[in-house]
Amino acid sequence: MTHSSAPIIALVRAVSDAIADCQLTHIERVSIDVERARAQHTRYVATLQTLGCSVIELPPLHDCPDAVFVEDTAIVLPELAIITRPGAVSRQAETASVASVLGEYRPLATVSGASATLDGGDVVVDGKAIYVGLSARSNQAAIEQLAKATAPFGYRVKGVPLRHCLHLKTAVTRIADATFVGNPDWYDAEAMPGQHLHISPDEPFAGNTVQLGGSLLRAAEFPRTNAQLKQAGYDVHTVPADELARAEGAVTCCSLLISPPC
Ligand code: CIR
Repeated sequence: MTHSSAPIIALVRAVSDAIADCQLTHIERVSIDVERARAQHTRYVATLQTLGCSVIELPPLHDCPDAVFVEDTAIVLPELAIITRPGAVSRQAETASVASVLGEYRPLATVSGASATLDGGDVVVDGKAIYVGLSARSNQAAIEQLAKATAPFGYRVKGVPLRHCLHLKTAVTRIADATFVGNPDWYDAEAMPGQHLHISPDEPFAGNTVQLGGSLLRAAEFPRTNAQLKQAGYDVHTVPADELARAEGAVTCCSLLISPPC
């Protein structure tokens, strides 16, 4: 459970009817069982609630195959939220409905201009450090806009070299202050000061984690890495997420978390 009395709000969106037409970059297209993906998403949302989140469902977008992956549409900080401009054109229609809900909770900034693209999945925040994966989806023009919007609040933005995976959060996520779990083959750990725990080498996608207060929510398909984290003292909760993974999504992708005001 989280320790704050006010709940963390989790924005989620239903799996699109068109998820089979999702964007894919680093994995092969295989058939996706929409009902199974929906069942996994339902369980994910229920687990967020069990872990203390108050869930808000965004309107479904059945013309947007990747709409379930709401994480890519915004970056939510305590002081403001930044609406992204997703790197895949097919995903750019996803941001408007996110902005209209997030605007009730945070002042908004927006990544804009034809040359700037940013996916929220590329952004790992650790205190006042914002790390952005230098991926095919996120570019320097957007990083500069993110830096300008967040500098007044004391944030520093830094690009992190990335390879063989879609987003920075495919490779590495934060699990505690200045502590990360990741696949060292996919990102430059030296770019992110702190302790880096390594995934089990036979589970290359196991770097993805939702951190909710003192609890971690992770995909059940990575039993060795999950066991390592439990052994290290983390409170690990798991959900099946292999059908969503066929759309190159992971657990962080399926929610946007809004912490209560400090
Ligand atoms: C895409 O390629 O945009 C989607 N098929 C997967 C997005 C996953 N999102 C994330 O990692 N934050």
